[in-house]
Amino acid sequence: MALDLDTREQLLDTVRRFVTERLRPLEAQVAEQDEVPEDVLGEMRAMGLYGISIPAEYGGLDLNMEEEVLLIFEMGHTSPAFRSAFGTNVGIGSQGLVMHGNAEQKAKWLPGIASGDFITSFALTEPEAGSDSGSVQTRADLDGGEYVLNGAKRFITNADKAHLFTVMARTDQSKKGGSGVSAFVVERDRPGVSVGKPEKKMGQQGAKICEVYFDNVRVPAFNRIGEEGQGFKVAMQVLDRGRLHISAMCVGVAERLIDDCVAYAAERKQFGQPIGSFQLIQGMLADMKTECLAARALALETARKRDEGKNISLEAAASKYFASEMVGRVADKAVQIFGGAGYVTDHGIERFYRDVRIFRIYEGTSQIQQVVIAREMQKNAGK
Ligand code: COS
Repeated sequence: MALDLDTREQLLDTVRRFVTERLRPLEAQVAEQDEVPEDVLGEMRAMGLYGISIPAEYGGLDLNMEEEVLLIFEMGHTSPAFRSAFGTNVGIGSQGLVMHGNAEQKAKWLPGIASGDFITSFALTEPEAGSDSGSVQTRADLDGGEYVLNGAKRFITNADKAHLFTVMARTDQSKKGGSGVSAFVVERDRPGVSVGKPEKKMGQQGAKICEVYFDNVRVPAFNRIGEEGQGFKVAMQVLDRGRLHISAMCVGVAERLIDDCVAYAAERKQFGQPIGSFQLIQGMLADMKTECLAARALALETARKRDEGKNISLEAAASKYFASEMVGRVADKAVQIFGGAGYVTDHGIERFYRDVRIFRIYEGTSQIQQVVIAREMQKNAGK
């Protein structure tokens, strides 16, 4: 159920102040140390950020999608690593359970996910199954009422801290595509689960991705989410929602960069005038703002459509495609407006330029979003 407007404003205002006063001053430190400090994580837990999408009966804030998108716009006004700390609990790590878990599974795991006591990760991608996620090779073989998992997952966000993995594994070896795949909750402390070292990467320092290995890991049938063979569809539904969440993040980061550029263009003087008085700078600012407003409107409209219970596969893909490409262009222009100051590390602009690059890749590349959009158009033609 939607919050009343006063409560919604209060929540957004609290997040806004937290971002401005607490997180923004830490951006350079988090990038340098590649770690979000524990006390900050604790404050985010106390604010309920790990559980914004979890139903209230399990201790979450139970935001609807429009409210989540509005909150994530605010989180985008600082380094994306902060959102990433709770992003898997809110989205891809928990939503399989929220959408398809049974009552016992929800009661067992969702309260800890909502409070942030359990960190979750979404283990879909594999060395040989990236964009083609239906081709996962990790297997789960039924043996005396338990499943035995074997395989390797790659680029798994928050795996370093995860207590629970939502794992997509093949239960029917006779089927090659998504229809042979099932979804499981696998606890980190089960014998045979191991996590690799965090990857060194281009941006978003403070957010970690690792490989995860399953070596004869036994889980009870209780841990399977939904029916056997439904795992790929669970993953796709989780990603529909996740893509919209990411598009909100792209909008937030673009808004932050635009604000920084307007401020810098007013203060930085060349040829005896603030550079903001030059029409070529104004043209860049206007393009950045126009695209950002369009992405914001698309994200909000898609969120409202989801809140009405409608299918958003096409719109979520379009929103993620447009917003992630948009923030790439905005970050590029931000470096240009800052000039040399944008290229050196002091102003943090080059850091955002690197941070936003992954938005065009994870939760489906831009090319996968194009495929999803076109297929949905063709499927719906004439309906
Ligand atoms: N919701 C529900 N069901 C869906 C769905 C969705 N959004 N998308 C697909 N399905 C269903 C299809 O309806 C189909 O069902 P039937 O077999 O009953 O007809 C089944 O899933 C297989 O769908 P499809 O044939 O489209 O699968 P493909 O293997 O062609 O893959 C893409 C489709 C490429 C879109 C998918 O693999 C994908 O999204 N890849 C990117 C994965 C990704 O985002 N990875 C990031 C990792 S997580 S950070």
